[in-house]
Amino acid sequence: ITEYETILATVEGRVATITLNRPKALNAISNQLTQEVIDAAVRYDRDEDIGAIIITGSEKAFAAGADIKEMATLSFAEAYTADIFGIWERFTALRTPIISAVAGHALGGGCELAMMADIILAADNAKFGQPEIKLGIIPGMGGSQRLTRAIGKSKAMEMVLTGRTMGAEEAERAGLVARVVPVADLQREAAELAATIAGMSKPIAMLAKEAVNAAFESSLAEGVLLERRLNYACFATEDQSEGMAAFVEKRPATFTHC
Ligand code: CO8
Repeated sequence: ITEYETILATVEGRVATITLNRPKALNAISNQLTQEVIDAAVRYDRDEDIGAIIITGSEKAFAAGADIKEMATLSFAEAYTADIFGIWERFTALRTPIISAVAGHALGGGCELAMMADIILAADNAKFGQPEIKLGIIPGMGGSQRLTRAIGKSKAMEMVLTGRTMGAEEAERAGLVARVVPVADLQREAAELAATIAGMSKPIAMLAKEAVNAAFESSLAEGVLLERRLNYACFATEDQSEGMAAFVEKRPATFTHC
């Protein structure tokens, strides 16, 4: 795929990488970038040869937010009728595991995009924040909800009400990110993590993602019941037979993703 102007979209083995690529604007999320990220991500999600997707930026910025220059003259009627950020629901509906590899600024919509992924891997120079309040707005791509679920009310309130940023170590302590790695190693670590996940059975990884995500949308009893049903469904796959046979025969499993 080569027609994109604001992202790079590349594939290596079973891993697809979407790199935000507006360096002069610190990868600010413009309408075009939004369309392109979602287009690429939806294509990869549908591709049975892709087992994991990485979304990343540069060493300086994952994304410094929604594009303030595009938003500056927006009216309520325009924002509401076009539902400018509603389109991101297509991204959160994706079923392939998605890793955000975050270095530098992940602010506003950038932090929110990182949180829409399933796992955040942070470089040691990563900075997360929801500074919208300083611009006279509030988060609009899920930040008030996903940040609060990730790090709890008090810390999320402090960040959303003051706009202060949080460094990578604090983000790891608070549970926002899975792991912190040196910035020079970020892409390699993300590629290894993605390749590990992509080496699993895709349908089983999708079931696992669905089960974990249910923890955010349901009561404990409903979530546990869903997990049990999804677990039973695993036994309808060839990959379950292969995975368990491989264990018994003391050899690595070769999944066929069916
Ligand atoms: N939008 C547009 N352009 C941006 C953005 C942005 N979010 N961030 C940076 N840029 C541009 C700058 O304007 C600058 O361009 P130029 O050279 O043409 O002036 C270029 O990127 C480089 O930026 P800086 O010179 O500012 O770089 P620094 O290294 O000095 O500073 C910062 C880096 C601290 C990241 C700084 O750029 C900054 O504070 N950026 C804005 C961060 C921010 O406020 N983000 C939140 C945006 S709002 C949002 O995401 C809300 C989404 C939901 C809204 C719902 C509304 C309906």
